[in-house]
Amino acid sequence: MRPVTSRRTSFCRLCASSCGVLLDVEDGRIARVLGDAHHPISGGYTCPKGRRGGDLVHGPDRLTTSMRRTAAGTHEPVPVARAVTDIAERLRTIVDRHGPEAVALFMGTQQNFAALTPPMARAWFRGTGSHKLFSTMTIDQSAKWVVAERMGTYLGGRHRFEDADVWLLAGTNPVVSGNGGDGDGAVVQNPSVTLRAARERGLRLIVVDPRRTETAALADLHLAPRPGTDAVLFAGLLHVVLTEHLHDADFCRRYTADVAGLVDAVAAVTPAVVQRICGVSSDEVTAAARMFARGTRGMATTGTGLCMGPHSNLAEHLVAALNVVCGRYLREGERADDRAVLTRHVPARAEVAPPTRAYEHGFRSRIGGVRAIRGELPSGILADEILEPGPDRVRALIVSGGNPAAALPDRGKALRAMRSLDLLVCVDPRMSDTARLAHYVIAPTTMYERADHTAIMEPFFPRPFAQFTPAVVTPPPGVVDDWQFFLDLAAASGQPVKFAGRVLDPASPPTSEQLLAMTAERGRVAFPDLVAAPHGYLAGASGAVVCPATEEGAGHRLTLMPDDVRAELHAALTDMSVTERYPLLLTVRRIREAVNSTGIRVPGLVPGGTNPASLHPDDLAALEITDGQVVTLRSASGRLRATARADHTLARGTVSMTHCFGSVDPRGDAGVNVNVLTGTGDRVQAINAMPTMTAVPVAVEPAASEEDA
Ligand SMILES: Nc1nc2c(c(=O)[nH]1)N[C@H]1C(S)=C(S)[C@@H](COP(=O)(O)OP(=O)(O)OC[C@H]3O[C@@H](n4cnc5c(=O)[nH]c(N)nc54)[C@H](O)[C@@H]3O)O[C@H]1N2
Ligand SMILES: Nc1nc2c(c(=O)[nH]1)N[C@H]1C(S)=C(S)[C@@H](COP(=O)(O)OP(=O)(O)OC[C@H]3O[C@@H](n4cnc5c(=O)[nH]c(N)nc54)[C@H](O)[C@@H]3O)O[C@H]1N2
Ligand code: SF4
Ligand SMILES: [Mo]
Repeated sequence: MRPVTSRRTSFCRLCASSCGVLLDVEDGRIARVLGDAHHPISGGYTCPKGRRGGDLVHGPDRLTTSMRRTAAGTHEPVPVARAVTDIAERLRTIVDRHGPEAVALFMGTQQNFAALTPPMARAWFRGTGSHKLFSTMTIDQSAKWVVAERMGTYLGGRHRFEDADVWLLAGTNPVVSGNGGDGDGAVVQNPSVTLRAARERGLRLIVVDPRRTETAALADLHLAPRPGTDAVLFAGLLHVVLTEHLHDADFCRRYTADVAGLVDAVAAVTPAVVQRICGVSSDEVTAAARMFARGTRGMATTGTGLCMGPHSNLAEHLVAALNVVCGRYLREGERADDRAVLTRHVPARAEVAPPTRAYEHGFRSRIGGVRAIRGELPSGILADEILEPGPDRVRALIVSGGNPAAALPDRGKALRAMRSLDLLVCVDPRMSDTARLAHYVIAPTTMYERADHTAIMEPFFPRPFAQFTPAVVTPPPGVVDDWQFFLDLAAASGQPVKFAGRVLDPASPPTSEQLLAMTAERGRVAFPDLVAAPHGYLAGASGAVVCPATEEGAGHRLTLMPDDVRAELHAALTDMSVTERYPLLLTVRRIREAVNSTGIRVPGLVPGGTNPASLHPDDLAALEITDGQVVTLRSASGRLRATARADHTLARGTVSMTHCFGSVDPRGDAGVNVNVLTGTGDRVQAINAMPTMTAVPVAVEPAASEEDA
C-alpha cells in the first residue's frame, strides 16, 4: 500500500536563513523537504543539509530517550523525569559544598534556532545565582562586542544592503554560510541569487579572503591577504581613504571624538606596508579603498575569518572605523531600518551610545583575571575554569544545543575538562562528542517536532518578516522540548522561573504556543494573524524614521583610536608569526552540508565523508605531496592526520580545513577535529580571551607511519 502523503508548510531551523519549506509527511515521518516557492523571503531556496532535514529528525542515531552514564562508562536509557530529579539532586550537592559559582551553562549554536530555548535556559540559569555563563559567541564573533564597548555605537542604524552601491565582505563566505553581515540582513537568505541580483542593479562587491571562495568568485575585487593580517589591511584602507580625503567629514565631525588620532595611527600604514605584511599589492589596496569610499551607500561586514585571527579585536575595530569615517549610517529623517515584527520596536536615533567599557566592571574570573563581557565569561577560558583548582572552580556544566568538546580550541584540554566534571549534562538529539562524555544526555524534540517562530532571527531577514510553525510531526514519546527541560529542572531545584515578565507555575506549565505568544506580545503582529499565515507574515515597512538626537545624546561621540587599540596596531605591524618550523597558516571554512557538527554524520551528505586538508597545488608540489595523500599537520599545540587535497582557490601558504569534525568514539569515522591544532595559551585577545583559531602556524608533511594517527 502506498503511504498517505500530506504536505505541510514550515521553516528550517538549522541556520539563521530560516528557509521556508514544504514537508511531505508519510506515516508520521518526513519523507521529503522541498523549498517553499511561496515563501516571501527564501523564495524556494534550500541547501543540501536543509533538504536532508528528515534524516536529522529520524536518522538512526537520533536519540529517542534521555540517557545516563553507567559505572562502566556506557549510556543507558533513563526516563527524562528521573533524569531531571537526579540532576537537580546532584546540582544541590555541588552547590551545598562549593557554592553556586561551581555551576555553569554553555549555550551552543543550535540553541538559538528554537525561540523558547535561550530565554528558558537563561531563566533557569539566573535562578542558580552563578556567573559562569558561556556561549559560542566568545569563540566566534565577540570581537564585535569589544568594538561596541571601546568605540561606542551609532544608534541611527546602518546602511542597508538593498539600496547599497558598494559592499565589502571580509573573512566571510555567505554563499556557503549565510553569514555575511551582523544582523544587517545583507546576504543571509538565498545568498548567491541575492548577491547576483545586487550586482545586476550595480552594486560593487569587494571580498577579502585568502581563499577564492564561492562569494569571492562573484566579486568585482577580491583581495587575498595572508591569513591573520586583516588588521593591517584595514589600517591601510583607512590610510588611503583619509589621506585622499574620501571620508565623510560631516559625519566624522558630528559623531566622532578623535579622527585626528586615527589619521595619526594609520599614517605609517601605507599601501606599500600593507603589500609587505599582507601580501596584497599596493595597487589593489588603493583600488579597494577608492571603490569602497566612492560608493555612496554600503558597509564593510565581516565573519569568522576576521574574528578568529590573532589580531581579531583590532581588525574588527578598524573595519568599524572604516564604516564610520565613510559615514555608512542612516541620518535623521531617513527611513529607519526597522525589522522588528515579533520583538519590541526600538526607535532609531541619530546619536551615539558612547563607549562604556562595561566589561571592566564585569564578574572577574580567577582564570587570568578575565572578566565577563555582556554577562558572559569567554569560552576561551571554559576548560581552565573546569580544570584549574580554586574555590569557585566549575564542577557542573549544562550544555544546551552545543558541542563544546568539538568546538572549543585546544581539543585535548577541552576533552580533559569535560571528563573531569562532577556533572556534565548535555541536551542534544544525538550522541555528540560532548554527549558521549556526559553523565546525562537529555533527548529534546528536533526542529519539525516543535512549534516555533522566528523572533530571534528577525534581524537577519532583509524585510520585516515573521513566521510561525506548529509541530509538524509527533515526537518520539521519550523526548521533551528543550524549554521544558529547563523549566522542569528549575522546578525540581526549587527555583522560581521568570519568563517574559511573569513567574511561571511549573505545576501547570504553559504550552509551547502560549510561551511563543508571550515572547511575541510586544511585537506588531497579533499572534493569531501570525499563526494564520502559513508562508510567513510580511509586515510591510513600519513607517519609522530615524529620530533626532536627544539633548543628552547629542553630546556623545564615538572613540576611534583609544590607547589600547593603538598599542594593538603597533603589535600587529610587528607580528612575526610565520616561522621556519611552522611555515603555513591554517584557516577554517564552512561547508554547505553541515552546520558545525550537525550533519557531519548524515550518511552520504558530506562528499567524501571526512575533513580533508586543502592546499594550493603549487604548495603540494613544493612539499612533494600528491592530491589524496595522507599527511601530518603539526602546530605548536598538536598534530593530526588528514588527507591532502589540491585546491586552486587557496592563496599559497594557506591550509584550509573544516571545524567540528571528528569523534571521541574510536569506531566513529568522522574525520579529524581541527582544534587539535589550536590552543588557548598563545596569542589570545585581551578583554574577550578570544583564542587564535585562524591563521594558526602549521607544518604539513607526508604522514610517516601509522604511529602519527
Ligand atoms: N553551511 C554552513 N553554514 C553555517 C555554518 C556551518 O557550519 N555550515 N556555521 C554557522 C556559524 S556557527 C557561523 S559563526 C557562521 C560563520 O560564517 P562565516 O564567517 O561566513 O564562515 P565561513 O564560511 O567559514 O567563512 C569564513 C571565511 O574566512 C576566511 N578566512 C579564514 N581566515 C581568514 C583571515 O585571516 N582573513 C580573512 N580575511 N579571511 C579569512 C575563510 O577562507 C572563509 O572563507 O556560519 C554559520 N552558517
Ligand atoms: N577551529 C575552529 N573551531 C571552531 C570554529 C572554527 O571556525 N574553527 N567555529 C566556532 C564557532 S563559530 C562555533 S559557533 C562553534 C560551534 O560550537 P557549538 O555550537 O558548540 O557546536 P555545534 O556543532 O553547532 O553544536 C550543536 C549541537 O546541537 C545539537 N542539536 C541539533 N539540534 C538540536 C536541538 O533542536 N536541540 C538541542 N538541544 N540540540 C540540538 C547538535 O546535535 C550538536 O551537537 O565552533 C567553534 N569552533
Ligand atoms: S540549513 Fe539550509 S535550508 Fe535550512 S535554513 Fe539554513 S540555508 Fe535554509
Ligand atoms: Mo558560529
